[in-house]
Amino acid sequence: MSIFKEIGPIPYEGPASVNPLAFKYYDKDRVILGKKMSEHLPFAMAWWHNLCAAGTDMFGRDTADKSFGTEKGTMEHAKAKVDAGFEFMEKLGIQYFCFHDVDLVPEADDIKETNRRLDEISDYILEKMQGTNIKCLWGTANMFSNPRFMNGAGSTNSVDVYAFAAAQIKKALDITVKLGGRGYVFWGGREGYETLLNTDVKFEQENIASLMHMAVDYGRSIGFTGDFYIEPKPKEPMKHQYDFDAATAIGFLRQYGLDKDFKMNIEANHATLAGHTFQHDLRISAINGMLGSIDANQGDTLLGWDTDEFPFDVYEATKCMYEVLKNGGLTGGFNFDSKNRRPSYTAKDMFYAYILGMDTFALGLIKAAEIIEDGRIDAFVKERYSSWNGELGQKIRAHQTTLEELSAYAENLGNAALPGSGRQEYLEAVFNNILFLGTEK
Ligand code: XUL
Ligand code: CO
Repeated sequence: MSIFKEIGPIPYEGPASVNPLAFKYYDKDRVILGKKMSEHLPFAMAWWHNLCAAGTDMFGRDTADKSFGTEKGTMEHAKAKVDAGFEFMEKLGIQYFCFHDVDLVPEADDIKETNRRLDEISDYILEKMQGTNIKCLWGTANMFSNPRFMNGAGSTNSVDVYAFAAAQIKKALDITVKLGGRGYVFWGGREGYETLLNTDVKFEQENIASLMHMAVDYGRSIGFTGDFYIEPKPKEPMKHQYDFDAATAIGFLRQYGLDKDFKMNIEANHATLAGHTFQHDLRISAINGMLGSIDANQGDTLLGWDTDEFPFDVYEATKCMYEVLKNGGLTGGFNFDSKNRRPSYTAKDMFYAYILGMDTFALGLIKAAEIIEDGRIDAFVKERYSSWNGELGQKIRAHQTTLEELSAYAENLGNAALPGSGRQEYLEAVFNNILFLGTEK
């Protein structure tokens, strides 16, 4: 039975099309830098925003009907969400989905019953996956909604709550492995603090690391070969979250010996909340060999919280794809951790939103590849560091010099040393030039 009856498969029609239910740029088989667009862009549907969230905010209730013809909070509804999700992904040609445990089933009072429901729904999802190309990108445990997690999960002051978190991670890993997930995410939604007056930061961080070690041990023991991810976010819901940004999370992973099993899942809106650009956190992850996956969305410069908007900023998407291409792609994918605006409450809006997001990243890919092929920006960066190509530069890079030697060298320079222009405006003009060249070849 079709849920989105009035909407057919979304075709690629090209930039000149005015059909709102067609891709203008995402042409899955188009080859860019030797790889198909669909391989460059493993898009994923976020179960929570697309199939669960219905517009409730701090000031008002649901605007969208996501009952899919059933009674919410029942297993029938859970299955209807699976049906809706698969129909949605198939119509858009989306290859992956991401989930939290409690996105899949209504949470029961007893964790044993919740786990039984998870077994039932994952059987149903597995059945649905047969005969499609749809796969699981990553799973995670929601350790922030239930009131027991008010003080965090790994960072909680309560050892009983910690055990509950462990139980949820164990089950979420079981389901992720059962569904063939490529990754497993830790987003530390409440792993942080409201006030240092009641918080032992060191104790909490050590406990988070222990929980992650147990997750790695258990995951590997049941055959999970994918990556674990930390998804950094500086704040919201807590005032301060421990996984503030990529640099902080990477330092934490190294400190506790978790860096071989973990990578970053970078979310655009989280990076901007941390006072960075999206590109910054991607670059920091990439240079540390830890750019694993992306939560694709965008924030609003006028709002100081996580608005999770569908990405439409082509500049940002281009800079993102530039980082991804330079990284040689992702082991993960592009999960649309994005939600429709509250007044965009119809089923059609769900499709428009994903078409927008997929087209934005397709454009970003096309343009990032053009920037790389054009070569002016890369050539400039290379030239900018060319003074290091000489003997002295090589010696410094090889750690074969001393302050005394450099001091003697500098004394001979007099006042002659100037680093050369940064040429920012020239480079920005090149960027614009390429961005607005047009996409048809
Ligand atoms: C919240 C957020 C989460 C994670 C998964 O800001 O991004 O949805 O992606 O828990
Ligand atoms: Co996210």
